[in-house]
Amino acid sequence: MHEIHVGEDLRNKNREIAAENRDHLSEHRIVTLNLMSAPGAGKTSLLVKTIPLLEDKYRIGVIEGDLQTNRDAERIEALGIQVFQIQTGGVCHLDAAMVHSALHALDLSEIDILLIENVGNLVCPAEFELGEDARIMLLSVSEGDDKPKKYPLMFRESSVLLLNKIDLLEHVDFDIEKAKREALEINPSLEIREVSCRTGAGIDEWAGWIERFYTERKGS
Ligand SMILES: Nc1nc2c(ncn2[C@@H]2O[C@H](COP(=O)(O)OP(=O)(O)OP(=O)(O)O)[C@@H](O)[C@H]2O)c(=O)[nH]1
Ligand SMILES: [Mg+2]
Repeated sequence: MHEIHVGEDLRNKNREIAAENRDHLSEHRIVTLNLMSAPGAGKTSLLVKTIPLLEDKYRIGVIEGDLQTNRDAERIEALGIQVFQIQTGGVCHLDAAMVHSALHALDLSEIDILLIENVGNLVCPAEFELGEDARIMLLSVSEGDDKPKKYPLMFRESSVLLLNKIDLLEHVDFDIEKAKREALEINPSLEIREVSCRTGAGIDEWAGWIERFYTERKGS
């Protein structure tokens, strides 16, 4: 008897479209990062802080995933960057087909680095690859240090974990060493960095990581 599980079928189809996106992006020599986190961890703030450090050297494009509004896309547009807004209309994550449409709307010949802000959600985005080169996760210290063990999938699927809002550490009960240890138990190759989009701490180093990643993938 053949059985098909709807979720599995969806994810297989998504994987096929993600592979097409990856080929398409690679033909254009674009390096793509998929930013994921719970709502409000600081994805848009991170883009706003990071893009000015990269734009002298690289042409940046952004895809903004949002449930309902254009607010984040407007924050990025104010930087004078090519941005495409995907409103998912309530769907809790971006999928490869949505990104495929965005790739047709953007001028890919004018982009070196594509930054995708996924919908704020700690679970669903990790289940859908988009054709990205790496997944970057943000966890803000106001969310609690128990999140790696409670929501392991996103930690497992990411290459980099940015611990954001470290300016708030003295005000919250967040054991940063415990969070790092438990995240590494889930994913030993996770690169963990501390940042603050408020004070700018760690942001230069993070932009440096993107530059090195770009060079590794595409040459200088
Ligand atoms: N204190 C402090 N606040 C921050 C920091 N980074 C972001 N914020 C604030 O956190 C709130 C949410 O930031 P956003 O950048 O909108 O977060 P987001 O992840 O893009 O949110 P969604 O798109 O809704 O998922 C805003 O009020 C930011 O000003 C930080 O490092 N420190
Ligand atoms: Mg945002």
